[in-house]
Amino acid sequence: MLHDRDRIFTNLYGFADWRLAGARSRGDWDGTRALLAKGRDWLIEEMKASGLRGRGGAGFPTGVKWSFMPKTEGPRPHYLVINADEGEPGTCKDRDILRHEPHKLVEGALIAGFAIGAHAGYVYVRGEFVREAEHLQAAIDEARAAGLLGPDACGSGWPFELYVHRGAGAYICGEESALIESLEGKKGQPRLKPPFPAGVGLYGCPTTVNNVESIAVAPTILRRGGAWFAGLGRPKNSGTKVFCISGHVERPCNVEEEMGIPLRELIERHAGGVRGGWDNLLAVIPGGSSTPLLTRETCDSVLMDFDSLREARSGLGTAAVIVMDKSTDVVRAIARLSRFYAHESCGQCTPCREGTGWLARIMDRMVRGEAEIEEIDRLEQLTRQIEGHTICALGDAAAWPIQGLIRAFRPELERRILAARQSRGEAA
Ligand code: L3W
Ligand code: SF4
Repeated sequence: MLHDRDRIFTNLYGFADWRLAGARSRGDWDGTRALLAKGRDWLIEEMKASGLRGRGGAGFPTGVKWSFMPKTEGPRPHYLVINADEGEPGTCKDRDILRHEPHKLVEGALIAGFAIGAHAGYVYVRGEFVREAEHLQAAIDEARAAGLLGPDACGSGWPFELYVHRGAGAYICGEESALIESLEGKKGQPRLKPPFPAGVGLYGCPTTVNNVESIAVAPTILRRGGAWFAGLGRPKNSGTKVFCISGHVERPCNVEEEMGIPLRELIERHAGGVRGGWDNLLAVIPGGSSTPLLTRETCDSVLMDFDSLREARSGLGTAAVIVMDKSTDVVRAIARLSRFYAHESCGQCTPCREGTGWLARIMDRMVRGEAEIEEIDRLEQLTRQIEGHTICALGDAAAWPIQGLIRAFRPELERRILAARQSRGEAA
């Protein structure tokens, strides 16, 4: 369990003042200038030493990503882009950071911008986050008025400006290259990678794209030292993490905890347990809608980090834990996600454009039991045709939940088909 002294987000619930005076009283902007004075190489090495892995879903090491940026400024400017287009179903952590801890993000942006050689940063905020964007803008304005941002940010001699850009409601704009396209004023469609943004990003220039949480934890990591963060959690899965717990629990919440906390402890300690008790648990989606569900048996022992959840054939993703008790129609729940992905597909590549719609239509028939038994295998094959064959990870994200459903609940899919046949008076 995370000790209070190791908590980074001390105002996650918004009980205290989120403005500059309150943020400063909690330690934000403390010694920022001295941190910058240690130089880019020190900042990047310290982030690498912390072991922080990106908090947007993929878990790519943040310090390593910063180190991909060109070491010197060439003719092309460098940019920092912060992904606040939080749209993964079940995920609502960046929203609360923007609302209640915006100065952690603004300070982190300055430090990250300095470390990668950027004089400008853009925060791409999900369109629906109206109040969050207002808080962020207010924090930026306060920081600028106090000289923490601007032509001589924090007295460091480094000019740095941060801009808020509002999205317009497309899930796919949370994919980093679609986000960049959208920032450039184009339709938000993912680009082929490579080249990665570190080589060719915003306006064709070297760009680092990081999730809100990844940037917001950076100042505390650098103040306390990479070794402190690396000492929390488990090797290669270090630090603290904001988990979002929703669904059939007594008290849904966001909570910062140590990486590697057992899933059961997370739910019972912070969310009041499963509605009706642990024995009433059916399944858990551990990391947002694209991560395959875990059955009750796996939930008994799995740890909440990248490697444990990968071993369990799922993933940490955005750490959005969606709890389903035994009252859940699990086939309907996954079918709902299939419709979501079909709706959000940008339509650019055929396996995703056609495949996600096809998946959703078969899943709808599975819900009604109107499919054939053989179609369970066909559904599985279809997910394999999509997975790994698309421009961006949305195709994978549509495939994985269905693969998880078939793996864990094939008997339930078969039962529905046979029951529907019987109710139509056909031979089972
Ligand atoms: C330079 C290389 N850069 C990788 C960078 C890359 C990106 C990061 C991770 O998907 C996942 C997805 C969703 N040189 C590099 C390199 N990079 N190799 O590292 O890249 P990648 O391709 O592994 O992942 P991704 O395309 O960023 C993200 C999953 O997250 N997800 C959904 C998240 C939704 C939200 C949200 O709502 N906020 O985050 C949840 O599981 O399925 O697998 O920066 O450029 N050689
Ligand atoms: Fe668009 Fe889907 Fe292809 Fe991604 S995988 S580029 S969302 S069509």
